[in-house]
Amino acid sequence: MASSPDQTIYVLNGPNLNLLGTREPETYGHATLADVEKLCTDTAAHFGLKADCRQSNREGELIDFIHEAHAKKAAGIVINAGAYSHTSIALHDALKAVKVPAIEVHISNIHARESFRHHSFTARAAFATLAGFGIDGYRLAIFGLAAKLGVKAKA
Ligand code: CA2
Repeated sequence: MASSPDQTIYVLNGPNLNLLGTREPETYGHATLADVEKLCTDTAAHFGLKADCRQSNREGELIDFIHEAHAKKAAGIVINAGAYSHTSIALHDALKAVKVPAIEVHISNIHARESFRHHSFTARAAFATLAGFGIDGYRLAIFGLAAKLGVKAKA
């Protein structure tokens, strides 16, 4: 698929990810959410895509963002639903319902952490999952999404 200038990907970050870079650097690194969003904007631009970056601490608002992505014909979704990944059937259902291709990112390797982080409901509704690459996972996710969409890097 050729990339058109108005193709947008939604980058959704869930609860507590607004705190990135302020504490627990041993787990989540030193980068801030603003750094993540810049990384996503720059990576999307590499493919001629726009990144619409949102963060919410509320489950319902994240669901609204997913519905909006569908309504606005977004090309894809990159989602780190934070702890809601492990609890939210509602977010799973929203991702399933809209059929916008979604890729899940976790900054930490959730499989090497507490057992309650090993299962992700939202991952079942995503075409792929990345975990443990730090914030570089977002960049890799956009590369993966572009490949899934058949969008080539801009010359
Ligand atoms: O590794 C990830 O990206 C997580 O989605 C992050 C969630 C956690 O609940 C998931 O199990 C894995 C937590 C995000 C909290 O982010 C903070 C960042 C800095 C300081 C405190 C919390």
